[in-house]
Amino acid sequence: MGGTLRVVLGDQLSRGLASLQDLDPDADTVLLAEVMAEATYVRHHPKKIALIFSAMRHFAQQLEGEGIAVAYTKLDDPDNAGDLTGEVVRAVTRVAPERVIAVSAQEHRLAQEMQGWSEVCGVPVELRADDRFFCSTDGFEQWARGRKSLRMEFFYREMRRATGFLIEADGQPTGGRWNYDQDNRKAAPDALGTPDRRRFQPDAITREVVDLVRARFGHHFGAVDGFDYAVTAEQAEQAFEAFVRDKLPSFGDYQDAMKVGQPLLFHAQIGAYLNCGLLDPYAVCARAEKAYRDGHAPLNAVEGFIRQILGWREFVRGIYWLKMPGYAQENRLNATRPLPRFFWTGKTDMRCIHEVVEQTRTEAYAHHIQRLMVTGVFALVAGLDPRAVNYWYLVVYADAYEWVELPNVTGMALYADGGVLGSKPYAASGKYIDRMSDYCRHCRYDVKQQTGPDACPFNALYWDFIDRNRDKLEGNPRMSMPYATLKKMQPEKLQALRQQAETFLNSIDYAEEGEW
Ligand code: FAD
Ligand code: DLZ
Ligand code: SF4
Repeated sequence: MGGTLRVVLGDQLSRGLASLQDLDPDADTVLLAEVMAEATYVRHHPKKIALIFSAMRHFAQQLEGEGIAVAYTKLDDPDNAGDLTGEVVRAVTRVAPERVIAVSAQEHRLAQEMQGWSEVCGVPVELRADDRFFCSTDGFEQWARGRKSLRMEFFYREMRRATGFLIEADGQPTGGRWNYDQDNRKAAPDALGTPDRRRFQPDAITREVVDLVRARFGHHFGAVDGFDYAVTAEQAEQAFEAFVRDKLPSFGDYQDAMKVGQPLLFHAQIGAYLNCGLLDPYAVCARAEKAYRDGHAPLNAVEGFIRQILGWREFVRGIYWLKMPGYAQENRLNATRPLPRFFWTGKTDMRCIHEVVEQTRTEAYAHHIQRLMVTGVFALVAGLDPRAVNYWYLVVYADAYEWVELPNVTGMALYADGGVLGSKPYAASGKYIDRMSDYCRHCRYDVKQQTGPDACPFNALYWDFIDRNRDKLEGNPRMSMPYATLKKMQPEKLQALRQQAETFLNSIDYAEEGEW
């Protein structure tokens, strides 16, 4: 009795967590709880639930191994309260601590709920800031204050200066440039082989979790079969080390490439580990920089990789906390179309979408360009409702958490925030996918045709998007090219493209809200 109850959420599985730093092993108890509310606030991919539950159980085992008292609630515990607040109340009743300490959740919904813990628990509750990010939410607010527009590139440079990653003694960026993105746009050659990622044989804990997930969440989108993720910090480091050894040197060159049957190419697949706490962003960036300094990986690869974590990951988190809760309601392009059923079934003749949905179902993973330029661009040009699109992205990926998913979807993919996160919509015709992948070669549609039964649907949808959003986008200097082309287009041609888009959109089978 007495001591402190330290609550650790399922995405806070870091031994150095702010709430565990001053832990007294002789007096304190750590609470971890598997609860239906967190597993079903959206119907997460079963592999994501398996990752979180197995990693939580392994984390509890690690703490117990250090002699720390752990109160662990399994999902099928008959007394399970069903949500985190209920579990904290139950633990307070059992353990009778003097106070509760937790790190505030990264998701607005749960952070708000945690604010009420003190009142319902009847003991003081201290909520600490999550210091597993390079930039605090206050720091981001200060950076954003007074700026006319918020651009990742400028934020990223400040983060480079603040952390010293890829900065030389004279304060200049390594290699003389801040950003090597121009060098990172190669398509993957036909013969290119990709090394496999590190896979982990499930141990007894994971096997029990996989059975539980199959029984309780088997109806969710996605398969738990073949689960082979890392479930401890040690394994996640091994997975990352294998990436550094085998893939990092080519990460930059093929960052935007896509290939049939090769979901990973040279990407790291570490988002799920970073976001639940198994990997530390600082250690990951430092290791990548070392690979460059040791001559193992070129600068375009290492700068590109570090920019994703030090730049994009921090930037989207900053935007999320700056703009929530209103950001979740943004729909500046007034897009209202429901989600096509093929986002869930993969049943479409569009090879690019089929490929991405199928690998998402089996792997709970797609790489950035697949998310942005295939499903993302389709959602944008077809005018899909941002709420439906956000729901899908939050469900289907093992690394999905609202703080990172929402800005990427609402801001980057859909331009539904009107340009807070990015300076222009990523709208594109089929030409982009054709340039960066071999999907079109395996597709029943013809990427070169704009109208007719065999025309690639992206082509007409693109021009329909440009045309119907003229009043909102024409004034954007970065959109001057498509609007100049549109102006020169014969009215009959534009009419035919609009008709083609309409016929295609009318032919789609749309999913009912709440169906999945
Ligand atoms: P790599 O390409 O190997 O990059 C390394 C790491 O950089 C990633 O693990 C991630 O932590 C970080 N990173 C890269 N790009 C971004 C980005 N745009 N925003 C934030 N971090 C980034 N990422 C998520 O973590 N969760 C999501 O729910 C998510 N939803 C997305 C939705 C859309 C529409 C788009 C366009 C992007 C989304 N991303 C999301 C960002 C990015 O696609 C994933 O982080 C990345 O694909 C994860 O795979 P990886 O670990 O192989 O990444
Ligand atoms: C994602 C997730 C899942 C599936 N299950 C749990 C859980 O049972 N218990 C828990 O503490 N956390 C879980 N999580 C992570 C939370 O949803 C996450 O902490 C919030 O979304 C805030 O980011
Ligand atoms: Fe996708 Fe069009 Fe290429 Fe088919 S032709 S794979 S629909 S971009």
